[in-house]
Amino acid sequence: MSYVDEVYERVVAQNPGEAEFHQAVKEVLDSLKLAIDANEEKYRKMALLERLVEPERIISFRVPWVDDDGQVQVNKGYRVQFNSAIGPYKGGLRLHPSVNQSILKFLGFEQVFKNSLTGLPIGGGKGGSNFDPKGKSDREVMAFCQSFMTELSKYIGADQDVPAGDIGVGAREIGFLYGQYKRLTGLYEGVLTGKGLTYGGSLVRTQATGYGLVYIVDEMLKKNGKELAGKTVVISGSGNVAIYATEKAQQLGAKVVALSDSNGYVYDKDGIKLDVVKEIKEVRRGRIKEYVDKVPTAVYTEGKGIWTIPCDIALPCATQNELNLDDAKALKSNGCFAVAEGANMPSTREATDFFLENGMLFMPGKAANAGGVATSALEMSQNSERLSWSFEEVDEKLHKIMVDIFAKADDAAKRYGVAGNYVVGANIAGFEKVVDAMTAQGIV
Ligand code: NDP
Ligand code: 2IT
Repeated sequence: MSYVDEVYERVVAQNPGEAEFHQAVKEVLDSLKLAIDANEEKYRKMALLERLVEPERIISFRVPWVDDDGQVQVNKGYRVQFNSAIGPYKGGLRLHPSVNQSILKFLGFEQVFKNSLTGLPIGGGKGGSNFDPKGKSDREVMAFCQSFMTELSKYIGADQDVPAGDIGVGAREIGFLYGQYKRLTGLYEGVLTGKGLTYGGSLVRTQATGYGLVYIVDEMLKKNGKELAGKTVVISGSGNVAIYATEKAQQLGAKVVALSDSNGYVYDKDGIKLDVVKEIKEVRRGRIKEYVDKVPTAVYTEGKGIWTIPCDIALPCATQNELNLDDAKALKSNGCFAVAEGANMPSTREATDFFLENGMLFMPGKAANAGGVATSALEMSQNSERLSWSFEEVDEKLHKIMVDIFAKADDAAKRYGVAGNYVVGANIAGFEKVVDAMTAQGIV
């Protein structure tokens, strides 16, 4: 049996019930085969892959807090510190009822390769809780965040582990978490990114993941003789990534016709009015169906089905496994030719294989959504030098990083004889840097 297959079987046997983690590991290992084969003996002896798939550390803890009725609630809290070969652990915190160890391990594993691709000195980690922020008061969210940070603060630091936002964690939550970290440790340091602009945040971080996604799509299209302007785009989700992907796509002349949330999707043939969406989602924390109250010509549909809307480009920006094989087929038969993942692992393996086998342009999340964490690393740089850069300066750096990531994925795919397969390209390019750093640092 090949080394890659052996390690995958070991992962399944040793991590029972962790379906998302198995899925993420399999996708990476399968696409590393070409790079591993050339060095199989050396990597085996060093147990390189066995070390790569085992988190350096997982911290799990109790998060008790008091709700507005005076009732004590208890949630599970986690931080997966996956790999620190190229820098301090870096990755978001997710607050969603679905959160479990498997999901955070898949996210932490992907983050290692993504962060490597950015070219910046950041290792990979992820954390979060099964706390559901929906419908909670600001005071309840603060109580949860303070309790969560009381435990987490023992394991993080500006040069150790730097969390940020993810699903359910935005500016409000980062503020509460930061305040509690400072209070507990007495340190005013860049321990979190995505901070508010008045206390160490970076311009462009709010927009970075969505803008970065569209920058790399633009680059991918250009390098394949196409252009973004005039194209019809469907985007799932209506959170941080979806909103700023919509904004940048519109700025570059594309027409975004649909957005969604976990209840359903809205179709606006005239193009999504983003000010309406921002007011619903960023100001009122409402539901996407409210869009049709403001724009009566738009249509709201309850449930799944957003991928049946005809488009040229699809950008899944909600959550893992939101786009399956049937969705992929529907996109293709409606004329879609490019897919790029703003979310982490939104396409199932079958969908990804379908895109690649059917000649569609496909940019995987590790490359496509790396602009968020890259800008987080830029926030860390600004915190270290105690300066703030202008919007234009950060945006320009973000744009260059996304163009570089495209070049790395494109180049690695060509080097291994699979030109245009950006899944293999991104995985191998991310892997090469991590392996070099791990090898240099000995058996750790
Ligand atoms: P938000 O919490 O801001 O928004 C999440 C959006 O996805 C909401 O519209 C939400 O709908 C929808 N969603 C979440 N879970 C589900 C689900 N189980 N089924 C259907 N829809 C769902 O999160 P972000 O925009 O920050 O994150 C979106 C994706 O992008 C995630 O995969 C995240 O890991 C990834 N990502 C985020 C980065 C960042 O910087 N924020 C960076 C890189 C990747 P509802 O409100 O109904 O729950
Ligand atoms: O998945 C991700 O890359 C993020 N949620 C952003 C992580 C970060 O540290 O900015």
